[in-house]
Amino acid sequence: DHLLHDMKRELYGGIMVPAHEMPRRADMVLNRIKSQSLGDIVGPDDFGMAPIARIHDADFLTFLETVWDEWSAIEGYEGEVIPTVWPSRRLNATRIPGFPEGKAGYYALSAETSITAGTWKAAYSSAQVALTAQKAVADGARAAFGLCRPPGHHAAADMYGGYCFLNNAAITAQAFLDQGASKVAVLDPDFHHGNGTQSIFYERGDVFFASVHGDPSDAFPHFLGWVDETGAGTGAGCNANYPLPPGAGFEEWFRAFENACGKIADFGAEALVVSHGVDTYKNDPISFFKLDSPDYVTYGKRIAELGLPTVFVMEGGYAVEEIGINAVNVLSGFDEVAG
Ligand code: OKP
Ligand code: ZN
Repeated sequence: DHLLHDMKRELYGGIMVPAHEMPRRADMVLNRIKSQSLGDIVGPDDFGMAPIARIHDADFLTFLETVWDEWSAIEGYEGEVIPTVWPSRRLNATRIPGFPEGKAGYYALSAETSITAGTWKAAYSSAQVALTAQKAVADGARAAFGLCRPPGHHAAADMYGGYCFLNNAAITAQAFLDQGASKVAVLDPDFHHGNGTQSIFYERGDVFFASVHGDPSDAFPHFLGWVDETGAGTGAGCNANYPLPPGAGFEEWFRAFENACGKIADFGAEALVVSHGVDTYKNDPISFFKLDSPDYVTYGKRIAELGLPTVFVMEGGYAVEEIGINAVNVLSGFDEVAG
């Protein structure tokens, strides 16, 4: 189903360029997994809408399901759903417009992410992939990897963008809680700050969120991910951000990552969800960290040392030729330690 979401172009640097988030990304990861022996490869089960609706608002889900049909029915709207207007700081964000372009701006965080005819089905199935991995771990596997596409960590309760529609990591964490866990951690090593995941759990004490990412001053999503965002209310102290500057290499990155792992261990989580993005790679076309392929094995081992039942969900990684090697290196490193 991921093939059904295939954005033709993306607004980037002031022009429309071929979309970085493309179907081949998932194929490359799957091919690499098949060439190793990491365990069984299975398709997703269907857990329905209920676990998705635990994270996302009903009106937002209706929007994702229906906006393509509404948009494409408008005279002269020949292309994909792309927002052009937002409830920015001097406008009123308390009313949801009826016209699809207004609705898209209301629910979108950014303009590079198109909604196409197959986007809803792909996003829905991506969440089901995550839930299938979650079930495997809930049923006793030490770990499972959900090869989710499209990714999810920029999606909030009622917001899409940054190539994301449904927050697969948050849906997975919530599933563990709904099945009886009292504390879950989400670790987000994707190059970009997981603003959606942070915002979903910001005021909750049952989920710890830690993210290592490009400094928002220099990197997308630009408006969240600072170090002073540590959680609020019952979630005070349950959010940890590690923004790093352009050019950061593995040593600097791993110091931050190690600190994040320490906080997760102290939190006392019963399960771990990893927002598994590998756009930290030195040749990633849209990112600015300098990790090399063997570094992914190193930090995969560190994740296993947390000793927690772990669900990995695929997030970013746009150096398409190397995405399979890098993504699977984390899993192999994990496996080496976890056995
Ligand atoms: C999604 B995930 C840079 C624009 C960045 C959006 C990036 C979304 C990344 N000039 N555009 O976190 O890998
Ligand atoms: Zn990313």
